Amino acid sequence: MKRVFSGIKPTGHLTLGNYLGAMRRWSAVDQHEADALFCVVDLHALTVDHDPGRVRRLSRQAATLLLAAGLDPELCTVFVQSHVDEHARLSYLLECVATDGETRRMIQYREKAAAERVRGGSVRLSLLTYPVLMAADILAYGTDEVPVGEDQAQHVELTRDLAVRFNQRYGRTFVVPRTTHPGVAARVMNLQDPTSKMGKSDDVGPGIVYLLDEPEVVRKKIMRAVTDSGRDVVYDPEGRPGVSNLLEILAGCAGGDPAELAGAYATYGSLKKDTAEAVVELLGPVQRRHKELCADSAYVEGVLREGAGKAREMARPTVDAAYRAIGLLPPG
Ligand code: AQP
Repeated sequence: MKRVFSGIKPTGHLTLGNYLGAMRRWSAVDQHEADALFCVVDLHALTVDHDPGRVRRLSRQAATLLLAAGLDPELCTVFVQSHVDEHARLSYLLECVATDGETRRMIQYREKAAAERVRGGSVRLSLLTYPVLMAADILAYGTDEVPVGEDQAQHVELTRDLAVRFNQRYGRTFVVPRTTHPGVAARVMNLQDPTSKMGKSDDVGPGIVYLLDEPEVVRKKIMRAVTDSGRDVVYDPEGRPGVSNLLEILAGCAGGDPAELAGAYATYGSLKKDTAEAVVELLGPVQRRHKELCADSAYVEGVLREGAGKAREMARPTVDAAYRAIGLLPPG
């Protein structure tokens, strides 16, 4: 059975982008078809200015939302990254294989570092090295597939390069993983700026639909989405990013093909209305289950404890093998 690994960063409240681009497929497909691990990658949340209490709260909330979105601990392994030491252990070895130049080329690093400088802050070294930690997250588990939204494709490409380089230099140790993206809504865009990704660590704003937004808030955000200067509804992500984003969201929530759905609408208003209702309908069951799980935190903690135990057992042999292969003396 193929091994699947993916993760989510507790840097903000989870968004519709996280759900359509990643989580939905994890619960609908991956956990049924693969030996799948899903992780709250909390160490990644420390790469930018953070508040410790907020990271803890968001980590708990992300784990609860993963379960609310349908991840079933009987079918897959759900855990928190920092509970499994193997990630950090392997990350250092991979830093000894990665180059400074290739990590500096990462688009997310360049964008986030530039934003930090504009704010007058300093860029943490971990922001530069975090794609290597992400490679360790993936490679520690002998992962075959990494289901992610399009924004993460470059990081998985780096992971592949590091795995191939390590295997060539030190002997075959890692499986070389491949990326998978959802067919539609692989890159959900900000409703107020449809040329930028809907990102959870962006400033709170009307352009982001959060998974825990009340139905009225969702409706308001979608009805106020920026559309394009034309009047007709056409699917053209380059020329008409606003309306195309709505069509992607509608297709992601209710099914269908964005280009074909465009033909069913004569006005932006009716498209927005249907898109809003489709999102509200999609999020309803997740929000209800989230509420139930919040009332049973012992269950969530138990799932994470057990998940970490399973993950540790899975990761240790590969990480130990990497320590031996790279030339480190095994403990006696
Ligand atoms: N807008 C999106 N459209 C499609 N997929 C998306 N994903 C994220 N945003 C979209 C996918 O969700 C998974 C988890 O994402 P993440 O936690 O690694 O990070 P993020 O949500 O992409 O982070 P932000 O909001 O940009 O800010 P930071 O990085 O600071 O948290 C991934 O599979 C991702 O592709």
